[in-house]
Amino acid sequence: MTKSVIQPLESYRLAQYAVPVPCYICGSENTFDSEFCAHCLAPLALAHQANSQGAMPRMIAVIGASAVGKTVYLGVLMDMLSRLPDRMQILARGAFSITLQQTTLSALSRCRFPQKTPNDPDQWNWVHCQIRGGTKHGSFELILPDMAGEAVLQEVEHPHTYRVVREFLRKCDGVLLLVDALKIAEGGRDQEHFTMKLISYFSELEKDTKYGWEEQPVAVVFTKSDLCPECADDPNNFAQQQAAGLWQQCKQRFNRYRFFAAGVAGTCVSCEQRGEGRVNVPLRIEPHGIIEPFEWLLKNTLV
Ligand SMILES: Nc1nc2c(ncn2[C@@H]2O[C@H](COP(=O)(O)OP(=O)(O)OP(=O)(O)O)[C@@H](O)[C@H]2O)c(=O)[nH]1
Ligand SMILES: [Mg+2]
Ligand SMILES: [Zn+2]
Repeated sequence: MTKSVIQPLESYRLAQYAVPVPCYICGSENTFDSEFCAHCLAPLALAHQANSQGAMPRMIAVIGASAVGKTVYLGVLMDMLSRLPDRMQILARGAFSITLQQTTLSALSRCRFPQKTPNDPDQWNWVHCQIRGGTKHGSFELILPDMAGEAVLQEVEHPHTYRVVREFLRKCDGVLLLVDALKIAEGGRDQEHFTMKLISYFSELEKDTKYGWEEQPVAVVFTKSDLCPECADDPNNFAQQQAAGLWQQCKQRFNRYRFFAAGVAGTCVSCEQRGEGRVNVPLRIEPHGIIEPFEWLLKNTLV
């Protein structure tokens, strides 16, 4: 015999599903309890945070080829900003916003570089923070994701494969474009060609803001300049001499751009690790030129 039980009807719970949560990046509607947007895979925590703050966050895209140093740059940047309250105050919104600096710094403190960013957008680290001081606009909210270079390349070669990359670039207010100084100095043209492809991809995207691409600030950051002194001394001249195509393209497409040089490691050695093959090991961490491009970009965003 089946024992009868009283099952309360909690249909009111369904009412929550009737109110959609629009994704902050692509605008698609999602249910209130989804973790990632069903359309572009951006975390919905961004939408919840933005709704609770009321202010429209600015967005900065950090892009560049795979292994150019995006994760290292961003992780160190966030860590430095959180320790330099006199220069710029940064307040992370949501625990997820601290993961990038945590994983980067924990790897560097073990004399390791962080792992390559996975291609799946639902595994990327996003930073949502409040910035105070350092700009003429007082305090504002900021969103920046650490995208995987391979995913960006895939989207450039086959548009619409990574919707989040496309939507984010359409909406963003400025771009940090990272280029590997060492590869450029070694004479390979791949790095320059990839960056030029990237520039033509995003500068031809229809912008979702009132200003077109030519008015968006673009900071071109030569990474690993610790290994390339001529770039660290004069990044503008380095671009003109060693990456003339890239230099010319920036000049033709953007009204506001600047070249910077950044480096994180003091001394690096390459050694054989069991199970990992040959890896680069940072023996000392001596960040330089990390904050300047970011500061310049924030001062030049047109919000
Ligand atoms: N010497 C030196 N090497 C660096 C620096 N930054 C990054 N590297 C090297 O570049 C490698 C890649 O750095 P990542 O930050 O993981 O590169 P990424 O652009 O995030 O790459 P994806 O995640 O594949 O898109 C590291 O493993 C280091 O070997 C730097 O400032 N100096
Ligand atoms: Mg990465
Ligand atoms: Zn979305």
